[in-house]
Amino acid sequence: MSSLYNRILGCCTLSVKHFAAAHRLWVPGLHTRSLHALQVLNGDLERLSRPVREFVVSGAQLCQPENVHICNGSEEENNRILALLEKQGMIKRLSKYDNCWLARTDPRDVARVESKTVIITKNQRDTVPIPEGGAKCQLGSWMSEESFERAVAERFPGCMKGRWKKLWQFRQFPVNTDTTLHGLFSPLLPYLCVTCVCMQYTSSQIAHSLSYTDKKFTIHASGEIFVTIEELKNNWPCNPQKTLIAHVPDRREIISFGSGYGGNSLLGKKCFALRIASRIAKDEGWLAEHMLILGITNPEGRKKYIAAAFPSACGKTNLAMMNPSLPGWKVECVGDDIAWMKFDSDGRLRAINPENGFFGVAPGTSMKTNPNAMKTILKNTMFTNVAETNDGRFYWEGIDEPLASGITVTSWLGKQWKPGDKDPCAHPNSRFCAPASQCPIMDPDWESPDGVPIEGIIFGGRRPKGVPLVYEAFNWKHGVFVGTAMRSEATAAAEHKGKVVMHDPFAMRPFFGYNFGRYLEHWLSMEHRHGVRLPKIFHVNWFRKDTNGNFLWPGFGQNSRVLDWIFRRLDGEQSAVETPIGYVPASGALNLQGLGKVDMEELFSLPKEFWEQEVKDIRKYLMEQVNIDLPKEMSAELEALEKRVKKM
Ligand code: GTP
Ligand code: SPV
Ligand code: MN
Repeated sequence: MSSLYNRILGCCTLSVKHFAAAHRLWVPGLHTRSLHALQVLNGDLERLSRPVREFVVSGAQLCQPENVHICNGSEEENNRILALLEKQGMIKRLSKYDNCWLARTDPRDVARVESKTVIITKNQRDTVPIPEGGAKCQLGSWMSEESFERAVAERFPGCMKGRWKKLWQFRQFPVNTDTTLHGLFSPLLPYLCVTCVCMQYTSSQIAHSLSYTDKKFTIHASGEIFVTIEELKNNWPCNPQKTLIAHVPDRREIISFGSGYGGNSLLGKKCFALRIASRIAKDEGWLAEHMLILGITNPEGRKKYIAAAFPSACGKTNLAMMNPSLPGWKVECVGDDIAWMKFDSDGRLRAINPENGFFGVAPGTSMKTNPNAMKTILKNTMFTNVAETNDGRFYWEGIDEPLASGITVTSWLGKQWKPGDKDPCAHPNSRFCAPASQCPIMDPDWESPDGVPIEGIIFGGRRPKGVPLVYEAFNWKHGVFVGTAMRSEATAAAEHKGKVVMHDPFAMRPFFGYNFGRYLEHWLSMEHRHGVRLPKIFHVNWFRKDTNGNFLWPGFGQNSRVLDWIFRRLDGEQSAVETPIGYVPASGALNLQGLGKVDMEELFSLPKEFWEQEVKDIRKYLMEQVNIDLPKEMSAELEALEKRVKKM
């Protein structure tokens, strides 16, 4: 079976020699730590492919670790690392479950740091559009090559003195193919080794097709992560002042420093599978998107696959693992965060999930909201910044499990906590990291190298006002505009404070690997490909609120009612009416049987003043932020929406 995709192999470390030379940090003979001088505690350097070996040796020259540990990702190795972490006091066993652990970070290292995430290209415009009138760019951060060199020189030389360097070889899809993209990543924090085992495919899991001693292993992408300690809190090394998450897409390199949390340091995730991959995808004609992938089967047994892009902490994991409330429907999970999609020779858009695990938001997860996630995380799971009970269980806001008498809770900050306390017991961005294979509803094709055929794409976000439960775009161009115009309330997944509604085109604002204007051209170009069947595009909003601030829509399993309508629309059913913003379900077209009382009128109302303001805001944003890089098709869509709203 030939694969349609370029796979990423992340054997983690970076081609430091290349990197160091590029940054003039490589001084031959200066630190004469040859292959022999370098202590290898585990594995055999000599048996690595040449580029990987060079990567290790040159990395050691630059960073001067005490020794090197070549990881293979085996269970035995994982257990050893866990035991070490426990001994060091970095993690604690959650005794009620099988092989579940709690890590508490330094309270300053709790989320992605967008302000310190940069992309390095020769020309600024290759990374970001240049905003009009000197405004600050909101579509990514560019760093010049010179500034990057300085930043590296300030951080890296000698930064691993006295510490172990881990070398990882893993990849993000289980099947090796001719077009596999290999990557390297070297996490310094053993905590990251454990989470990596969850998130990627390690050498031991893929031994049938590739081992860490594979001589064919070449490097196509690589990442290095270091964390230095200034003052240790919770035994969690980090350096918030000097945190930098840097990407060099031309060289497919990622260099991350100072943070051990989530997307800052699980380099295979947002850094690699979105920022670097979106650039590779643009060059090669496919798409790397911040999307869940699900399979949905109707009561007649017909199945379709749908991908959905919601910003961070806006419901991807929940939708991907949904238990439909509508009888007879079945949802199966292909992925909960990232989709790589490519048209096949029959013109169908096919998607794979490049990850092997879930790094999911803990608060709000319960047997009622997401029972499949709850079942997934009962074993082999690393929890970070959740609360714990004195009988060895995890705990968080919205877990919906009353505390029995005598049970006490320790918060993520290590303090005694009781219900009703002002501060939450779990950090709002606390997460579980669990192997996807443990999810009871994984799709039978979730690891298929051919991917799954995507018929519909859903955009969405947290919109407390004005935006209806669901609408469908008129056509592909309009759909691309709907993605462009996406906005959502800020969440705890990054450092933005308050509940301000932010623009977040395609849920990719923090993850674009290149200029957003060119990204739009790439999406628009799909329409001009010969013989492709374009998916239909929809927009959903589970988060509209009433005047008392309560959600109008019950969400979670009830979202299956919306998926049912989308499913029938994909089948060509005439169950929609036209509005100025798109098609909405015709009266009676949404199955509301057994739903209980929901103010459907309010949920679908389109207040004219709201939409007038919305159009104004979108115009200002696109004109200022995308400026001359905005494709003319998008200006035309904006004008058309403006006209339709005027006539409301
Ligand atoms: P990332 O992992 O950061 O990309 O987030 P995500 O998009 O996977 O979001 P997730 O599914 O983890 O949901 C984030 C929060 O939104 C959780 O607290 C959920 O309980 C809540 N949530 C998810 N779906 C719904 C819904 O349909 N209605 C409501 N009210 N809340 C929801
Ligand atoms: C997100 O922020 O979209 C996440 C969490 O999934 S992180 O892995 O930290 O990027
Ligand atoms: Mn998620």
